Amino acid sequence: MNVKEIIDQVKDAVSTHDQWRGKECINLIASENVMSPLAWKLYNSDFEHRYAEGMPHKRYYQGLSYVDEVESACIEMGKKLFGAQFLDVRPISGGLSILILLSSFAKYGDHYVAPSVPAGAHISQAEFGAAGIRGLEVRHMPLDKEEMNLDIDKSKKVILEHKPKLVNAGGTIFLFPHPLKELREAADEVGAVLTYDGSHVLGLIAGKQFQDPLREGADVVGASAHKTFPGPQGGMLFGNSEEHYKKIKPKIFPALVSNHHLHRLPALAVTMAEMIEFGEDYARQVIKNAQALAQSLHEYGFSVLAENKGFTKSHQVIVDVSDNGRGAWCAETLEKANIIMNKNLLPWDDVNTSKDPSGIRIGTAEMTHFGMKEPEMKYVAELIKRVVVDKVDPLRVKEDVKEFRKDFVDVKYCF
Ligand code: DSN
Repeated sequence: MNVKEIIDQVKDAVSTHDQWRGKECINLIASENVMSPLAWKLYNSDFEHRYAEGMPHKRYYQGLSYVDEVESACIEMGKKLFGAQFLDVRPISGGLSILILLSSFAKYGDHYVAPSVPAGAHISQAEFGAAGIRGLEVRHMPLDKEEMNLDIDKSKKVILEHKPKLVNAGGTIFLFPHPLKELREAADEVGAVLTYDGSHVLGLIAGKQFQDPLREGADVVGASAHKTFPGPQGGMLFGNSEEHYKKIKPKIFPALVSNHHLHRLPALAVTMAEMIEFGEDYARQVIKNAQALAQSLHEYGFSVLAENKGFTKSHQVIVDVSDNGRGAWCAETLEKANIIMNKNLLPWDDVNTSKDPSGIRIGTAEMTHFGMKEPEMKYVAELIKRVVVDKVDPLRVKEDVKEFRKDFVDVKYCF
């Protein structure tokens, strides 16, 4: 291929992808969402070409007065949304925000307490992730598998026994609010900082439909801006103690973030404003949709986790598909029907089975953003069941998915 052909191929790939994932699929990846049209429009600006190390109005480069204005707007709206005294939007991803926290509050050789990856933690929490790279001695808080939540007594015991410098709650399988008050008590006994990975549930927190981490005991929240919070891909950190922020700031710049990808900021400001205006309705519907989808899948005979707890209080639904062909087969076959979700480790899976774990993880944020409600969730469950249980040819189901999606191509809850 010559370069002209390569360019044509890239253009085709993007437009075909945009049509497919944007208009023809049921997107159920729990860590994804879409921006509103206005946020997306403003994502594409000259901000993309510029450099701005440092804080607004205290930069190391010139030519940034409008960037300062927009970043300051993000900070002010974010502080309001999350009831925080400081908020920083410079981490360019949720994972980086976690690494910044690990670097701010623990040093090489310190003990660090967090859930394990199969129990729902992000990979940054693991020995093979950012925590290990920082040289921390990772100890895990056990999960109560019936409750699908941290086991309070055992988690407190781990904290008291290992006396970590840092404890982290939250994660990427996140069905129910974590017991922050109890973790706070244990952290206080050993003098640990308590952080919270709010990446998945940030939009639900902003919409006041999940726990309020800063009021319940977390010192600092690190998060992505693009999961249930439907902003541009990126991260943020926020908290209430100036002492903590003093430790965090040098770990952002100059340590771990040089330029912070400025084109995100106008889109983030728009999303913050949308969440102030529409966040409660949106977040409420995301959770209602997850509960409706879980209930319908359960009625179709799927082994949906946490039945005794009402399945979920977040955007996620976790299904044990070890009797339905396992995670990889389900996710790959559903993709052929334009139903997109990910295979996922379940709490009892060995971490080495991550290529074919026993679960699937489903999220309702994006389809809610496109206006789907409970009746649509029932139909989504039926489509999943036709592929996974009835073994209908996924290419036949795909035609029904495309037809169904035609009514849900405009983003709601936005200006
Ligand atoms: N890998 C993401 C998730 O899907 O949960 C978190 O960054």
